[in-house]
Amino acid sequence: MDMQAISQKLQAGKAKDVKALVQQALDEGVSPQVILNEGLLSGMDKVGEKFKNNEIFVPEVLVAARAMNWGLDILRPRLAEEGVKASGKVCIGTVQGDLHDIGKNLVKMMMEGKGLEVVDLGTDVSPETFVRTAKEQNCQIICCSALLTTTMDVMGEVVKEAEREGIRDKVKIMVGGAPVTDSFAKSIGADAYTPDAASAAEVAARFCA
Ligand code: B1M
Repeated sequence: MDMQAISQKLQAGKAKDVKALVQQALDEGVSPQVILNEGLLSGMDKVGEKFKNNEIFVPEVLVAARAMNWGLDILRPRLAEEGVKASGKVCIGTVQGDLHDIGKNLVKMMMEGKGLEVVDLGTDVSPETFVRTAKEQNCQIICCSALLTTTMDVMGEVVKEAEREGIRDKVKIMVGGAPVTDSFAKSIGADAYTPDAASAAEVAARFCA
């Protein structure tokens, strides 16, 4: 089967079709790794590019991500059997005091689309929780999202907590969200600021490579 069919159905957000095609490909003996890379991840890469170029918008990304998750549900047990490991592990959350999670969820989905394992801490996440999770679960990256000018300073506290807990040299810290800028990220000592979900996923995949 042509993996392009899976990629195209994923881009169109056709979850049931993606699920059926992934199952069909497995039945035909296509390797789970090929289905993942050339079908699902390739489709999600294209979604990321189009989103970055403003060719598609949040609703289209969400339905594509849902389609990817349906495909992944079929594939996951087979990938585990074959010992295919995620290319990296990150934890993500919206910082303490902040309940906005739409952008954070998009970043999470794009990162999963790059093959990364994502620990989602939800919203209102304290610096201590970010750092404890990174330590306990061996995350290579801590990802912080903030939508309020009143909560973005918590990101600086995450950096300081990582220093206090002695993991600053082992973990990258990425920040983003509407009020966050590159100069703000530099001023608090974060490793990267990215303006959107697609570029966040690209940078995270590079950090984990
Ligand atoms: Co709120 N809100 N809100 N809100 N809200 C804003 C952010 C606001 C700009 C509206 C306004 O006044 N114009 C304003 C903030 C003003 C400021 O701080 N300067 C505001 C306010 C004031 C508030 C309340 C205080 C209102 C009140 O109660 N008086 C309150 C705060 C609650 C709290 O958090 N403690 C509040 C509440 C809410 C709702 C609950 C109603 C709802 C949130 C629902 C939810 O998230 N589940 C909500 C919403 C929806 C918004 C707006 C309308 C939309 C935000 C959104 O989801 N955008 C927003 C106004 C606006 O932006 N037009 C607003 C879409 C999303 C895809 O974009 O999250 O920016 P965004 O994510 C982008 C990038 O920023 C980036 O990638 C994403 C896409 O590519 N990105 C990252 C995000 N995180 C990243 C992390 C990265 C990298 C990139 O690396 C780790």
